[in-house]
Amino acid sequence: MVSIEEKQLILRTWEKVLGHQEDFGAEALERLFKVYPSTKTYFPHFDLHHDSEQIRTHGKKVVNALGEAVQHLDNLRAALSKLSDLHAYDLRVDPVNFKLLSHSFQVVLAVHLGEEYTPQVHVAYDKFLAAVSAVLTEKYR
Ligand code: HEG
Repeated sequence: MVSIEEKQLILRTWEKVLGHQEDFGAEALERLFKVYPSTKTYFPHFDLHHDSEQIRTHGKKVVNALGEAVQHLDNLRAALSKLSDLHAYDLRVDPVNFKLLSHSFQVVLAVHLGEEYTPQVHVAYDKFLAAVSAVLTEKYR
């Protein structure tokens, strides 16, 4: 469970993500596809070349959705309800992939937050991304 202090940490460090949603999202997806190539099977219709329009657009959508979740830490289910249906019923993304994307996003945070990416920030985002992933996969039949 994300503590009050961890919520504050997430809100504070998220300020550093604002304005970079597309760059950070695209980098997280490219790391995901490079390090865990099996995840590409969910994107057969995408141009997965470096910095492709589709990677940038999708990366921005993913990080904007995370931003929405950051603004609703106390009610992730409501904030992510539509996305949860999409991932559970339409996309049927295997839950393990959420850990891989979460890890890829953590690496992007570490690279771009530098010193500010303390162990406390690391664990706060670990809990936050696990909570988001749980909501996005909980409707699996
Ligand atoms: Mg998902 C669509 C967010 C994990 C595969 N994902 C989307 C969309 C958002 C989103 C906002 C667009 C929905 C729309 O267009 O209405 N995804 C999102 C988050 C997370 C996540 C926040 C986890 C933190 N997604 C995820 C994972 C995979 C995946 C792990 C597979 C490896 N997402 C996926 C695919 C689509 C989306 C294939 C549809 C892409 C398209 O066809 O446009």
